[in-house]
Amino acid sequence: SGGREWIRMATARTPTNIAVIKYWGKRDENLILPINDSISMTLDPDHLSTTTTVSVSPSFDSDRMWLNGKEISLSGDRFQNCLRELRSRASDFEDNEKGIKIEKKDWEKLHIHIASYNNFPTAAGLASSAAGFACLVFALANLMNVKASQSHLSAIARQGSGSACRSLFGGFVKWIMGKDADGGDSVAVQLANENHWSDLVIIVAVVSAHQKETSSTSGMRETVETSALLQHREKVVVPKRIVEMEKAIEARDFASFAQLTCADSNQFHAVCLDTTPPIFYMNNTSHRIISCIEKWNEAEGAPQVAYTFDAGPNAVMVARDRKTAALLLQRMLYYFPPQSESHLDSYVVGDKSIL
Ligand code: 2P0
Repeated sequence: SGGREWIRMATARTPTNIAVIKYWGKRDENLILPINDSISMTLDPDHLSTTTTVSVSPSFDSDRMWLNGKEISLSGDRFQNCLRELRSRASDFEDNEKGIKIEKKDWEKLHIHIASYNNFPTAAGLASSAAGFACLVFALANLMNVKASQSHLSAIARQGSGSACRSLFGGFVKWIMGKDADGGDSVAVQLANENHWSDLVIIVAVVSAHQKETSSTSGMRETVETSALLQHREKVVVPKRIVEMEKAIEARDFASFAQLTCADSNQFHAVCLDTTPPIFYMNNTSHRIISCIEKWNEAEGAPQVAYTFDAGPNAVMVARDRKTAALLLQRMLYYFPPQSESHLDSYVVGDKSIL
């Protein structure tokens, strides 16, 4: 019925990010406000990214979402909080050619369809929610003509998943914990863009693509409730490491960068172990990868490769340059042949492909 037949679409692609100073613990569960600052690297969008197409049409009668082709529910608080924030900031939109005219108030009634695809295993500790919510918020902000800075959008994505706020930027990103009760100052900022330290090569070793046992959300809640070590980490260790990591990134000081990255990953897993009941994210293969890299770095007399592990057993390794990355792949394939018992399923090379 004339005038009601239009559809408007927007598509975005967003890479995941890997924390080098970890976020683990919330001070506000609903707004997703963290207990410490964190710093991450955003990967290049060719690997480990989410692509999301959002559309709006007067013919849609409810908000709906499909993830990897399967319909999923949008009823959760996190989706609803993001959608509400975006709708309240949407502006007028007009496209005379297509006969589309949307006024600000119309966004409250118009319904949205969302189709999202991950090019990597969902919920295997490879930060799928980070890329997912960042992409959703960015695509919807474009669709709805939301007038907000990238940092402001990061505060909306944060309400979908904490780590998502950092994927609104490329390169090296800091999520500032903020002080305000409403979370307005808990935003991501870019420390350096993706060209700043282009020698680095990220290699992800998929140790297991299975769904993780303890979700990050419940895991960090239990750590906040039971770990005494976490209090020392948030008050003493992380504030100092944030300052040192910012300096290391600015100076492209790989030795400091690697030392801080590995130490922070290990302390994150230590606070998991300090949780009651303890949380185990790494497995024996993860531990063997750590030993392999530690021995190599020791033998060279200076760090060649940094490692970091999130809420799962998969290793994220950062090689200081392309030559080192090639050697790293060689070693990994030698010590962890894809056929053996404890195997590496596949490699995804971040930054620039070296294969
Ligand atoms: C990080 N991780 O900084 C840390 C390190 C995992 C280990 O952010 O509850 O999925 O959605 O805010 O962001 C994983 O936690 O948790 C995470 P919610 P999220 O990347």
